[in-house]
Amino acid sequence: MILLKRGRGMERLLITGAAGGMGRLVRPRLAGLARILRLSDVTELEAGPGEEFVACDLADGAAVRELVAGCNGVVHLGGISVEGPFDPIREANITGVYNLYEAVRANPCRVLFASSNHVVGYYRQDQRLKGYEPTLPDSLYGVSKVFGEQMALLYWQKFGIETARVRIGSCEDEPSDVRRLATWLSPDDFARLVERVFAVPRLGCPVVWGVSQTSTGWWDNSDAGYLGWEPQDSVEPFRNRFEAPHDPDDPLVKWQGGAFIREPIYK
Ligand code: NAI
Ligand code: 15L
Repeated sequence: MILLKRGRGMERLLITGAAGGMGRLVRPRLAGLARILRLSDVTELEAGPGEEFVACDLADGAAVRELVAGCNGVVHLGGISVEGPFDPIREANITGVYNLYEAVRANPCRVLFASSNHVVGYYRQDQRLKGYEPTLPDSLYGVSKVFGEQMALLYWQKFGIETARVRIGSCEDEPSDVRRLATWLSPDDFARLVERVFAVPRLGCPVVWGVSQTSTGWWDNSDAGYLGWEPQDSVEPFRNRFEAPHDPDDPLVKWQGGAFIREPIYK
């Protein structure tokens, strides 16, 4: 596990969704990036040394404004992370992102927005993407992430708020199915990306594909080359673990969004 050294001396870095899967993975890795990691979630968690916990529901605008006040950067992981009924997605990922950007407007700082590959889930796996193509979300969840990416652009154009719109593939310790041989993002590579996002002199509002090294990937990060992010981990040692389904129409091997293609619209 990499432990990042303190970068340009951030005082307080906010991580929303800190109690979730990625939050747990990145907390120890990001500890050195700021003097204090401000961790936030609706779920309680215990803060360790160099951390503070602030409970906050992203749907509560006043609370989000207080949460962001005094922070020098935001890693925005909080929200609904899978497909499901619309109301919770609307509250956390739509109202929540609006609240976040209004809070950042009041307390200007850089944002890393955890977008998702599901903004382009309806592209086929034989299509190669740079990041500027029209989005083709595969779920209400994917649509909510398109909204987040567009909010980031709006606040960049109107107020100069910089955001890395990171379309995360699949962030977990090891790739866990055949599709993830093309989408896996190692927690260490994600932490390295966070470091670059807050270190580069000019960030702007790029789309970045959050994926580690893979010989069978679909996404081209060359437009974000100026970030200087070089994923160090590779899926190749895991390749022989998985066999592809024989049916070429199986969403796992047909669509970039994989199993999300099969999701209904939940009521
Ligand atoms: P997760 O579901 O494990 O964690 C999300 C956290 O957000 C949870 O701890 C939850 O309590 C919190 N949350 C939900 N609604 C909230 C609200 N209204 N107010 C405050 N907090 C709320 O998700 P995970 O896997 O850690 O993902 C983190 C982020 O990255 C999510 O935004 C997800 O959409 C995105 N992402 C993750 C990928 C992955 O492979 N893990 C892939 C693509 C995107
Ligand atoms: C996501 O956006 C989800 O948050 C995560 O749980 C995984 O399903 C990931 O995409 C994926 O596509 O593997």
